[in-house]
Amino acid sequence: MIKFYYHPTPNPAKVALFLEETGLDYEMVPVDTRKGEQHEAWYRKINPNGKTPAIVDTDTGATLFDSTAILLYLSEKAGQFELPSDPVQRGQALSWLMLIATGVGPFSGQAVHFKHFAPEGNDYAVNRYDFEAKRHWNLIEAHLAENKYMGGKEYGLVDIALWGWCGPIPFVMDDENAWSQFPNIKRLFDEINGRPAAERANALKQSHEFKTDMDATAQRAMFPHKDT
Ligand SMILES: N[C@@H](CCC(=O)N[C@@H](CS)C(=O)NCC(=O)O)C(=O)O
Repeated sequence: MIKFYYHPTPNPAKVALFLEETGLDYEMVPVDTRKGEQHEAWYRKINPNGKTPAIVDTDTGATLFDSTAILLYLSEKAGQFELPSDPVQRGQALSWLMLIATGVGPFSGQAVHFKHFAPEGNDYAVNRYDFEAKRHWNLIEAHLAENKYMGGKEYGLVDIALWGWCGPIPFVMDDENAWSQFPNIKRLFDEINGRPAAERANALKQSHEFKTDMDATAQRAMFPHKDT
């Protein structure tokens, strides 16, 4: 059984979708990052990085953090959504998977931080992260203009990884019409949202009352650099 340490945010969402797609037996354990639970000693033993998601596989004892590592581990465990065995196709799928892990996610996250949560007067940072977030999403858009799915001809692990970050696109861009710039990403996002597994993954958000206020407690938990 998989203990799945979850918060309703983009990186855990990828793992939620994967678990729902495959039917692996799992139990969701809420980690309320706006209350600071990611910094508690019990959780740091599971994820020394103090972020969500993480998993514990009670069948094997594996304790894993980082959504991409978790997806790769679980795809092998489930024997589903595994990357192609052909080295060329596998390498190409990994290129996109890593671009999502190291580019799309982090730059989108920082764009959200500087546009919506940082104090005023950070024009340089806002401009840089806005530019880089858009640049990464444009790479994805161009790839999906030529390919139905991120990893090739079939829905797979790279699409699942991307899905977690698609929902926040208008918030990342700070533009409610942002989808008009990304018609091919929207096509894939809508298709995945139509899958029963995505509906169940989305429903997980309501299965626990997570803190929603970005008050002083949440800011201390999420932005600890402010206290240094
Ligand atoms: N590279 C990590 C990033 C994890 C991450 O940044 N998680 C966010 C949610 S999307 C989080 O837990 N934030 C809480 C915090 O920064 O304190 C992954 O892909 O799992």
